[in-house]
Amino acid sequence: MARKALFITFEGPEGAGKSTQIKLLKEYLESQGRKVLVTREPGGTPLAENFRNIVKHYQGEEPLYPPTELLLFEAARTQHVNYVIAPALQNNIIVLCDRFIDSTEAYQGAGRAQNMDFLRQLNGYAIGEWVPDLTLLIDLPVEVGLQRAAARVAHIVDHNDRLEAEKIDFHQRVRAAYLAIARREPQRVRVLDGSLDIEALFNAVKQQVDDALSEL
Ligand code: T5A
Repeated sequence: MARKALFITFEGPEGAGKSTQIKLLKEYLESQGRKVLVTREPGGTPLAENFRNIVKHYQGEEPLYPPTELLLFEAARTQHVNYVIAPALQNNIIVLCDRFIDSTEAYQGAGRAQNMDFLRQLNGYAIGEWVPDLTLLIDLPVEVGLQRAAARVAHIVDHNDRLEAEKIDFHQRVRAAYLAIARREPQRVRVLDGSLDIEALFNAVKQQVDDALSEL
């Protein structure tokens, strides 16, 4: 059955401006009388938020083995897709999701060098038929995004974020992997310039979303 609501994901390196654009887009779509659900990965359900806490902030002595990290992201995703994303789309609610399968390919696949074929199979297993209709990849130099992300949390004492804290070459691999996905799937993944100011970037977001809505 053809979907009546769009499933839109936002992707990009750290601090790209995804959350900012999602908030603006939600307001824009709701002002047109549309129903919108904003959600995020990892997370989006109470259990998946528990997994989020581990993958983002775990600091135990026993290292978090990269395949375990990958499986935690996928475990969070199966909960999220089944209990939040699929029901919303089935109820004709537009879903705006901050990060999704492409983050796993970029961070665990390229960043952590996990087996890409297996990872893509896991992504497919976790999401089933719920492939995004449109993915907006907000691209920008990793140094700029990391500076923005650091500035945003500068007031938080004891801030720790396992992935954000990775070395610059990890984040460069993440960015390159995202751009490779966009080249591979140009119909689904649209690259937007994250170095634009918030308003100019939002105009580009609106253009892509308006086009996608007109094709429903
Ligand atoms: N991850 C996730 C994986 O490794 N594998 C996976 O499968 C998945 C799903 C999630 C982490 O998990 C990893 C990736 C991540 O490391 P998170 O906290 O959700 O962690 O991290 P981010 O998604 O990177 O969230 P950020 O908040 O850091 O980035 P955003 O949402 O892209 O940026 P935003 O909008 O919060 O903006 C950051 C700052 O920049 C300013 C904002 O005001 C804010 O202060 N800003 C701009 N400044 C100038 N110009 C613009 N255009 C701006 N837009 C925003």
